[in-house]
Amino acid sequence: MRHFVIGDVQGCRAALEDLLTRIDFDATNDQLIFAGDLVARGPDSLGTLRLIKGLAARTVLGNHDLHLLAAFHGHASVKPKDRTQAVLDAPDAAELMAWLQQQPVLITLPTGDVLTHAGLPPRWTVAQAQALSSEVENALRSPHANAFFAAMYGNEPSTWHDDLTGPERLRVITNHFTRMRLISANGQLNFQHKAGNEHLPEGFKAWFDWPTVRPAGERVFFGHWAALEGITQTPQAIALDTGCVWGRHLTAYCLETGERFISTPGLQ
Ligand SMILES: [Mn+2]
Repeated sequence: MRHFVIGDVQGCRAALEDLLTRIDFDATNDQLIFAGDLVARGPDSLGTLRLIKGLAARTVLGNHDLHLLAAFHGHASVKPKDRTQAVLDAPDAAELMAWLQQQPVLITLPTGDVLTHAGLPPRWTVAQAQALSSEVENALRSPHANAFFAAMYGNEPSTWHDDLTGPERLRVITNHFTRMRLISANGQLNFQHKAGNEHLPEGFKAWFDWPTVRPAGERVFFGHWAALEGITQTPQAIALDTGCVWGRHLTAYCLETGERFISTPGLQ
């Protein structure tokens, strides 16, 4: 069996179909695991969701996935530039959104590495991250998921503390798993910088450029940060968002071989 971890699709269904051809995808032997942001900005979020759900694939949730779920539940409106209204208008919207809402924010990969949409802060161990992800997943799957969506938005508090409670605690956990790029030495997140890993605001670095409590053998796979173009300078952080929706390509990483496959550049 082969396992492929695939970067941010963002509604680029044709690119995903092309990528599946390029990896010679075999539904009986291959498993696909997505880095989140399946939807938004690209031409066919609805077709993308139907395709991925139909492949019995798994995904971690990204910020765009959570925003679409919040819109479905009436806690946000879809942005015209996201081009996701067709999902909410579809006859199978409820089925697709129920499937998406069951997805986790962290997946432990067969190699023992972890996958989240945005990464892991340097001070979180994998065991701690797994426990914190369960808190968010339990909220999403509970009868009180609406309360989670209602309190999800916001940049504050911008720093994780173990003693955070209630909706704030879930918001901060969610922001780390789905929106993080830069973090300070004392653990403060920066939500402004979306360009590449250079010319950074004073006191901030990419989350993967700080010394981490995690042992060298534990890798973190992540998407979200397209401006990295799939490159970090540390083998502990595997970047998978290669900007398909920005005119570049989609990436699939084979866990068994370490080989990267890409979709036809420019195809969406
Ligand atoms: Mn994202």
